[in-house]
Amino acid sequence: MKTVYTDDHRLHFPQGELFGGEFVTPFERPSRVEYILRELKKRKMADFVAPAKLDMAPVRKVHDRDFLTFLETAWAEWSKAGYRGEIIPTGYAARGMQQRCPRSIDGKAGYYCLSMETAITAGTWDAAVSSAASALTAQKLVANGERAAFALCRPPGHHAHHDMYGGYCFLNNAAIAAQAFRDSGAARVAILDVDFHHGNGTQDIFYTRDDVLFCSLHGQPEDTFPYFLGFKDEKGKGRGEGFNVNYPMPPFTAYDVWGKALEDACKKIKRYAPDALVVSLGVDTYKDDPISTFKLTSPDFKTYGGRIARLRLPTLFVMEGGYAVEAIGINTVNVLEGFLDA
Ligand code: OKP
Ligand code: ZN
Repeated sequence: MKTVYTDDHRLHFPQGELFGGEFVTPFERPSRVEYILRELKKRKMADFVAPAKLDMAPVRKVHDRDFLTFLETAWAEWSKAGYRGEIIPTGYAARGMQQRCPRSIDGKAGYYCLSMETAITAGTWDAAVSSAASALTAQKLVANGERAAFALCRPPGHHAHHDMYGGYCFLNNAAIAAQAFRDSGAARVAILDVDFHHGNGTQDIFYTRDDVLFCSLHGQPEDTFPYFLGFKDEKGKGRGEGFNVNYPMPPFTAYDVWGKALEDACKKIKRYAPDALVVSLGVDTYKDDPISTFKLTSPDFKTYGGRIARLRLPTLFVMEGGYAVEAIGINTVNVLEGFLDA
């Protein structure tokens, strides 16, 4: 299986993340990618491809035009305003307030932001573009006949809405890739999101569509980020009714329960008979993840990689979360190896 990857992800590395009221080094950090690369090499899976220049067409179909302009120009505007730190808005378009985009950059950032742990820096836009480009280049490999490909994306994407960033995400790589599958002839695409966190952005983007089935296994919003989306009764709207499936689960969920949810999701995907599968691959379901509460073990990742393979679909793996850096390589490559061995 080929891995699409570029060093440009390093352009995004904020100094701080607000966590428990303290500024800490962000959990979503460049070394995550290094650990995954090291494990791929160790297991003789070092088949690397660099991404092509980003094709903006599918990006423009899943994201709002003004949102994209905001992301691209935010740092320049922020610097021009005289601010010296990283972009972290302080005012939000909360309940009962107008949803109108303000003129000032701090107001604008608040308008487009869904959570404040995610800082924007000088290199954020270029890194996000390189991440989406990796997803699209890997998507092309699969569209052109590869059984599977791995997009080693960083920053991740599944929390990014049509017009909001947050949860370490700016451009929704998995959604962009799913759109590209549609544009290259797939009638139906399924997205399976196995990251610990709900893929709120992906859900938002496809909520009213029946050509993309979205299934997400995650920590229930009562306890876990993103807190305000990911409930079981969110099933899609209009044409999209029935094409959004959430599996919220309580803290301490282990593979006995998680695996059953995956089984149910796989059955739904099979019945949908998609032409391609996009897996939002986060390995923060791991028992020792520092910001998550599920209890999957390293062998469990191999097991579920095999289950995904038995769907027998052209499959694109898109990297999302995973913050236990010492284990992130092992767990990620376990999924890929479990897939290849099945
Ligand atoms: C991104 B991905 C925990 C706060 C959570 C944001 C987590 C974003 C996860 N106390 N902060 O889905 O792995
Ligand atoms: Zn996550």
